[in-house]
Amino acid sequence: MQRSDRLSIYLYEFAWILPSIAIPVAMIVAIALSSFAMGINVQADYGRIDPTRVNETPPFDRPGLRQVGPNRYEAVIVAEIWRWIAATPDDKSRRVELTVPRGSEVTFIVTSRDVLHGLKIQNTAINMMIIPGQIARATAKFDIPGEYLFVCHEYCGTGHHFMYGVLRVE
Ligand SMILES: [Cu+2]
Repeated sequence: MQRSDRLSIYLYEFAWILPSIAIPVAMIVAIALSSFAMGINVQADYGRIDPTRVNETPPFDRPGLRQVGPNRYEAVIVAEIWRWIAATPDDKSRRVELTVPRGSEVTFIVTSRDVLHGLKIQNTAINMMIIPGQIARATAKFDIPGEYLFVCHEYCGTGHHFMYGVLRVE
């Protein structure tokens, strides 16, 4: 075998080995970037409640937005066909419009009392499945003022397209 043949075999082998190393490295970098730099995380287990008793189970007995610290808020939301409930049951309006000041960190705590729903908040990393009785939880920081639409992205019936709300950052 000529020396140039050996060299070309070596180059072919190298060309095949390189991607087999580079692809897993690129995937690890992508996972690290999405979880640490972009804040995208797989849902952890935040517990289960009885979906037939969502109304009586804290914190879902009093849904809504509350301040829990300086620039920190909790938004407790109940998903129901075909709306988000973020106001206490005695508040007849049940408008889903939450307003927080700029720079706030908002933790969304959500469950469903009937069927599968999904919560996607515009321009954030929040994209959760809302499973009956399962507590979903995610936090986002809102530095840019504006309106952040949130929608149900899991088809939940004929009124699915009415299921949306707004988080207003002032
Ligand atoms: Cu829905």
